[in-house]
Amino acid sequence: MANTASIIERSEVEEIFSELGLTGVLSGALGKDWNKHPAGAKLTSINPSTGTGLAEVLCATEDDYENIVRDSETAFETWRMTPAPLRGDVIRKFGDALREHKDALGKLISLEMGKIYSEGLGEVQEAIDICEFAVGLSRQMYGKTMHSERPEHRMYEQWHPLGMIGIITAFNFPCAVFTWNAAVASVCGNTMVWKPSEKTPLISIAMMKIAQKVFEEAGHPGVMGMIISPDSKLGEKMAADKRFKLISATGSTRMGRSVAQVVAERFGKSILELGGNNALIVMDDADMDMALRAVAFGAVGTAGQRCTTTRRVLVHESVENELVEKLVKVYGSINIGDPLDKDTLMGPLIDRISVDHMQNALTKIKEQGGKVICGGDVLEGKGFFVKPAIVLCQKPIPMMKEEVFAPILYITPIKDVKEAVHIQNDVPQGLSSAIFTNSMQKAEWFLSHKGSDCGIANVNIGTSGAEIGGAFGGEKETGGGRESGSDAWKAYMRRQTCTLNWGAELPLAQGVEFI
Ligand code: UN1
Repeated sequence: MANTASIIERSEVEEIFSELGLTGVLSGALGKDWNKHPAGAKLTSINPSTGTGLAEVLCATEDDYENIVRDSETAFETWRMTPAPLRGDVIRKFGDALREHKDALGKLISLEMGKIYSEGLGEVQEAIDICEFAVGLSRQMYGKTMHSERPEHRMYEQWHPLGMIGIITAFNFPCAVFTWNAAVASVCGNTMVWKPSEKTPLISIAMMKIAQKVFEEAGHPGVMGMIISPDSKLGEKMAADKRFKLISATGSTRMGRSVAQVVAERFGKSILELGGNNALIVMDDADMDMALRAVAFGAVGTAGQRCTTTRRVLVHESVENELVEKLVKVYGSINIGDPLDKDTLMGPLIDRISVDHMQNALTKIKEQGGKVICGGDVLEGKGFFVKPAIVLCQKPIPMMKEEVFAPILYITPIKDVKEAVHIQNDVPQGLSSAIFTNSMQKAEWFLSHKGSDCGIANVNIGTSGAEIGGAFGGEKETGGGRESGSDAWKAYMRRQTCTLNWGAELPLAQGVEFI
C-alpha cells in the first residue's frame, strides 16, 4: 500500500493507540468499517507542546464522503426501528468503553490539544456523563397529551428521529462536544457523520473507533461515521447537503454564520454553539477567595481556549485593587508547560496562528488604551506557549467585544450591579456569565429578565465548567442552539401532533359548520 500514514515519533501515542486497539494506517475517513484503503491527502497532527508531529492521518476524500453518507443513510433504516431503550443500551456500552479508556483518552487529549491532564480527564468524564444521561433519556422522550375540544377525540404529540445528522466540532473539546451531540442524537434514533477539527484528528479517530466498535458489536454498523479534512469545502458540502436533516455546529461565529445561512437556505435544521465573551462580576460583598479561584480557572484554564472562558472581570471599584493584586500573584504562580506534568496548570495554545492572533490582539488592546499589567509574552523555545495576560481597562474598549481565543483577561471597575450587567450584556455574544455576591437581591437581579442576557448565568460559580445536565448554549451571536442535557434532545427530533377521532361523527374544530 502506498499510503502508510501513521504514528511518527512519540512513544506515548504508540502506547495509547495500542491500548485503544488502533493499529495500522490512521484514516480520517471512518465509515462502516475502519477504512483499510484510504486514499486522501496526509495531514499531520501536531503536538502543540513541542510543535512537532505526533502522527500522520489520511484525510477523507469526496468518495469517502459519499460512501460514509450512504452508509449512514442506510443504517438509519434499521436504527430508527430499534426501540429507544435498546438504542440507550448501545450508548451505555459506549459510555462503558470510554470509562475503560478514560486515562488513555485523557492523555491523548493533553498531547494533541494541549490542555492539562486533569482537564483532559475531565473532558472524558463529561463524555461519560452525557452517555449516562442519554441512557436515562432513552426511556424519557416524552410527548404530551392534550384535551381535544372535540368529543371522542384524542390529541397527543410524539417525537420521531430526524434521520442522518451532521456534527461539526472545534479543536478545544474534541471528545466531550462530539459526545454531547452523538449520545443524545443516537438515542433519539438518528445516525450521524462527524466532521471534527483537523487540529485534533487523533483523539477524533480514537473516539470514533471506540464508538464504531461498540455499534458494530451491537449489530448497527454505520450509525456513526467520520470525515476528517482540513479542506473547509467538505464542511460546506455537508451544510449544503439535503441528506443531513440537522447540522450541529460548534465553533467560531464566523463559521456558524455561514453554516446557518446555507442550512437555512435548504430549510434544514441547525444547532449553533458559537463564540462566547463571558463576563464574571465581582461585587463588594463577594467571597474574595472564591471569586479569585473562579477567575483563575475561568481565565487561565485550557489556556483561555474554552468558549466559556472568563474574558472579562467586572469588579466593584471598592475591591478592584484587592482583586487585581491577588490575581497578579496567582498569575505569577501558575506553572506553564508540559500539560502532562502534574504541576502544570496551563499548557500551550493550539498552534502558531493562535499565538500570533493573541499578540495582534494585545497590540490593538494597547492602542485602544488597555493597560497590560501582567503576562502576554510568548515563551521562547518549543511549542506554542504564552503567558496569560491581565489587562486593566478603566472603561470598556472596542476589543472587549471580540472573542480572542487566548488567555487575555480584561478587568474593568463598576459601581453597581446594574452598571456591571449593562457592560456584561453590551457585547455581540451571549454564552456564559457569572456574579460573585452574597447579596440575595443582587444575585436575583442578575438572574432576572433585566439581568444577564446569556444562555448560562451562574451565582458564586465561574463562567466555565458547566455540567452536562443542563442545556448548553447561548444567545445572540453565540447562535441560540442548545446541546447536552435538559430538553436539548428535542432539537434532534421532529415533533408530530396527532389528533385521533374515535367517534362516529366528524366535528370540525372552532365550531365550523360544513358539509
Ligand atoms: C466549549 O468550550 O466549547 O462548560 C465547551 C464548559 C465545558 C464545555 C466547554 N463543560 O466549560
